[in-house]
Amino acid sequence: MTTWTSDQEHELTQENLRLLFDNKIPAIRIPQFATRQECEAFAAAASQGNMQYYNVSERIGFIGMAQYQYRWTKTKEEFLADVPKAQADVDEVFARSFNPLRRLMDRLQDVWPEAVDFAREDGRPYFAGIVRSTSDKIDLHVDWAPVNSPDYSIGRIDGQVGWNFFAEELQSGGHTTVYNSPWNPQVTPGEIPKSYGLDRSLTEGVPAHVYRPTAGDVVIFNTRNPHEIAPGVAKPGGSRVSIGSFVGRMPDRSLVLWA
Ligand SMILES: O=C(O)CCC(=O)C(=O)O
Ligand SMILES: [Fe+2]
Repeated sequence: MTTWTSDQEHELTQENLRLLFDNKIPAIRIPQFATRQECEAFAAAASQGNMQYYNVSERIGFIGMAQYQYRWTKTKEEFLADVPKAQADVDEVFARSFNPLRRLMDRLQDVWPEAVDFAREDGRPYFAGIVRSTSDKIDLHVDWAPVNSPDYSIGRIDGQVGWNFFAEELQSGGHTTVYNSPWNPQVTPGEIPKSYGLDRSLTEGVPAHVYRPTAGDVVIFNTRNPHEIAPGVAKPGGSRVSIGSFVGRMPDRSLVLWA
């Protein structure tokens, strides 16, 4: 298995992005991706947006959609049919603030020699750019489409990273821990293993990188590694407000985005 040859966060360059896809470095950070005014406008727009909740016990709010929610109970057709509404919901947030998704895609395209675009299924785009707002923990999980979504076009990628832009940070806590232990589960043909609430044995004795979700920054890491978010304490009326997506590297080296 691949291992990190550095314990640092690196800047966004073509070489570092390749190293991240190949899981040789723990993270890339883009400091000051947005101004303080942009962050405030984005957090305010998110709080007015079409925020949904996974369930009542965990107050994890989101705007948009997550493809992995469809993998067991819904068809690909149902997934693709829900994309335009989800994209419209985040576009509304962008219209009231600024568009971090477009900016991030431009930053990737600035350094990457092949195309950077939304993932597609028979020409129809996936959704990208899920907004999240919470001060709750997010349990140990992995995001790795070749195992999670083998029947989708994103199942053909050979590397998966995830970016998050942080518009608002907590007063304390809310950091993310990434464990250098790329997921390689025993898969029974035709079955999709659970990838959330993973066993702690996966992370024992494994090097870890902890990053701070500093408002204004983007952090990118390899989501095939198990990762978790610590609970925290919000500033009065505040939250940990972020937007992000996955980026997969296709066999032709193009990059595709989805959430
Ligand atoms: O918000 C974060 O720091 C990470 C969220 C996450 O699990 C992901 O991007 O895959
Ligand atoms: Fe994740």
